[in-house]
Amino acid sequence: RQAAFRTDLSVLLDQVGTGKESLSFMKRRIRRLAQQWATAANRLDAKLEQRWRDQKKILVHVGFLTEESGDVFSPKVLKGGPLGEMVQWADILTALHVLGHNLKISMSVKELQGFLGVPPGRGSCPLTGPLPFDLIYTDYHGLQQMKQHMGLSLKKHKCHIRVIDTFGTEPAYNHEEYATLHGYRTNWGYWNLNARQYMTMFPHTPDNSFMGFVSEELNETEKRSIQQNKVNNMAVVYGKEASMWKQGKESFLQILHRYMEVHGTVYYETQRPPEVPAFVKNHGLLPQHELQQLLRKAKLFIGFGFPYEGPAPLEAIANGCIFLQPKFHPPHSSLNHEFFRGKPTSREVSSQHPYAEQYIGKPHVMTVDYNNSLEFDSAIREIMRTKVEPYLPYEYTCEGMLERVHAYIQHQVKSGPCQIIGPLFVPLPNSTALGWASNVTAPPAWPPLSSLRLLVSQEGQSCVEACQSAGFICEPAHFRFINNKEALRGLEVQCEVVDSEINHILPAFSVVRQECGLQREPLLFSCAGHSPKYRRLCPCRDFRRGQVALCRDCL
Ligand code: U2F
Repeated sequence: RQAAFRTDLSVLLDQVGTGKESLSFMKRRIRRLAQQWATAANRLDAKLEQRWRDQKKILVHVGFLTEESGDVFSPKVLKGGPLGEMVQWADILTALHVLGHNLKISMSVKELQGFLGVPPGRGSCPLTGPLPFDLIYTDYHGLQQMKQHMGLSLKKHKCHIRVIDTFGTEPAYNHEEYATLHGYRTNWGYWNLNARQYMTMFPHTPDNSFMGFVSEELNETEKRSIQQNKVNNMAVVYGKEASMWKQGKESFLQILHRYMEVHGTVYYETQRPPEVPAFVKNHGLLPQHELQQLLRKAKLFIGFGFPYEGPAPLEAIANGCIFLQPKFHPPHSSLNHEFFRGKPTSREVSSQHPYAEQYIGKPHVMTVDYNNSLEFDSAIREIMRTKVEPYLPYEYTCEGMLERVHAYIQHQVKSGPCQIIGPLFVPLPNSTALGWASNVTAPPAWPPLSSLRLLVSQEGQSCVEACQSAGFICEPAHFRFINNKEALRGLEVQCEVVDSEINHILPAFSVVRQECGLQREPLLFSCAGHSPKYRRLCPCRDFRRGQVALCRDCL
């Protein structure tokens, strides 16, 4: 069946259910952004020019909100707890509904069993028939629950699963045996999925797919009125929980207060939290739309280092604020920081919000060393002098999210992550070092092969960095085309031996030893891998400005 865009969200709102603060938060958000989604649906509909879109049967099982996983989030919705995940799930549900798919939503193990058609009870009765869904979106908690209740059949149906995973999962952590043998074992990873089945909140781990969420969009009249009503000396602090304000924040808050009126939206029960200095005007935790109003007046939105990688800075920038945030020296990661410890990634987080730092940057974002009071002071003064317009990257608009999710559903499913990996060895006739891909006849791929640019990293450099520094992005789907002797030959690499091994830095070669290695385990193709002794073969691709998930010919 053909999927038809939907602009009426009432069926979706009924499906989300009631009885928990998290669900009420998500429904308020869906209602508030309904008009924005409808406009975006009409625009994308026109852009796709009647193109056929399959209607998919989709199950969304929100594991972290089930009672069975302990649901620690719901009780904290009105108390300053994390909301980013709920923002994202609300937007994923809306995007799938608006794109016209046949959607079922489950927020408990019982509902999950009902939708999958497995009898209630634990594990003993795996799903025997075909899977009644084309796609299942869930999270790590949900995955665990499916394993318990689908038993062995989970393995069979694995390729239909997508895991919403905020901070990302790198291939070395995802491959069970490899992770166990080489010290990458964590509480979360080891599911042996194709790494592109993990979908992140920001486009920070190209081994995974970028799902994202949306932010408020402004029309021209609103933009003008915001610019007229900006209060040049008004700052809002990023941190809705008192604990985010403690320890060592006084000195730079004092500097800030020298120049600006400081506002906060910190949750409190009866008394002002002692962590929040008296000069701060605290509004208490605000409903999302009231926070937006506050951000429309403010000139500066200032981060204290936590929470990492949340939605709020994008909302602030979209409302015409400048976002000031701390640079991390050294970068935070699972190797050196409690928050990231045990997360299935060794990604280095260079500031509170690396996406804001790297993809948006000046004049909307300033990333400075907060330990250097001179640098901090001059940043504040620069911010007060700088005029900025509200800005929202296309990938965080409703149209951008619909476009991306549409592309994933139509293209990743057709070739399906189970097959995305494809044959290990794809012969490439007439390959020359660069630009060679255009002459190649190969099986249909998505992203299309025309987007491939083969590069070689420096020693110690990952393919994430190598591609980035050449203005491209690493594309794990293209590894299969460059994991071969032809590619090495095309690059004129001197190899005394070419081995095929299981190691997440391969394909790569050592210049000194003239040793070349190809990858034997497709699940370990990794953009993130790096080693001081090896230069890596990197499958880069082009990307659209403001929609990094898609290449020029990807739609
Ligand atoms: C992130 O979670 P957080 O919820 O802490 O992320 P924030 O950026 O603070 O904001 C989430 C939403 O909270 C809203 C705001 C954002 O959309 O509009 N909000 C509000 O409604 N009222 C207020 O007074 C203040 C904010 C991240 F998203 C998670 O994935 C991480 O687990 C977490 C920890 O790093 O950080």
